[in-house]
Amino acid sequence: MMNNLGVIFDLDGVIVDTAKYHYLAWKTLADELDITFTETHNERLKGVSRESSLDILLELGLVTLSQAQRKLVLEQKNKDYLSFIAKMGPEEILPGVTPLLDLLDRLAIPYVLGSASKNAALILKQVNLFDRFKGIVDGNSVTKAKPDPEVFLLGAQLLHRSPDQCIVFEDAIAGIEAAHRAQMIAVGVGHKDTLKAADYNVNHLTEITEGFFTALISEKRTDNNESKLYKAR
Ligand code: B16
Ligand code: MG
Repeated sequence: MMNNLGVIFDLDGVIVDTAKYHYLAWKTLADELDITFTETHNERLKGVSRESSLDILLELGLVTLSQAQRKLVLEQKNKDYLSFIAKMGPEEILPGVTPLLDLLDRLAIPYVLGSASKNAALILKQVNLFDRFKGIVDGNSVTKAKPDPEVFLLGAQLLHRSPDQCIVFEDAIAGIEAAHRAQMIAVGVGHKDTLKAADYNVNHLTEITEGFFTALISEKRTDNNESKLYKAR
């Protein structure tokens, strides 16, 4: 089947659930700094860069750190986080991911990663998915964090697609906004109420079928290369 679509996957919350490990590492730091930090607070860090996550944590505890102290605690947090990542394996790939990648391969729709994480390549290697992606845009390649569209615009370049040909799978509000600012179609993965800005919503990637892509392909053909849903926004 001929198509000119491309897919960009977020990592944490879409391919794997690393939020639980981020939480444990931030919690250790919060305890040391005597800051109350719960799993509810952790929701605010999803999709947010490491630096900005520290800003949020420090703000919660009304704590100020010098540049040197910030550097130290960020290194410590990442070291703690990586100790969890080192134990990850393919069993931690979220439901529906592998069948969806198989489907995209079959439909000849290329896909790349678009993540805020500086550890994205390592995590994909841990779960044996690294070689499947056509490319990776991560926290090391971007200068501006989501909701800035930079991460996804770079993803479109790797895909050799124009932004309106790209579909983004995201679990974070900032990521949905970044996709829209990049003029891309955004699929929210997770709670519909939280991700109501998305063009499509699924609870899990298991819900994405071949029909989803074939409908988009024919819609783009008949609608002068522009998604009706995208225009409806
Ligand atoms: P790192 P994503 C994001 O991943 C996480 O959701 C967010 O909680 C984390 O702070 C950020 O990566 C940076 O991660 O410390 O590994 O560089 O959802 O954009 O794949
Ligand atoms: Mg995410």
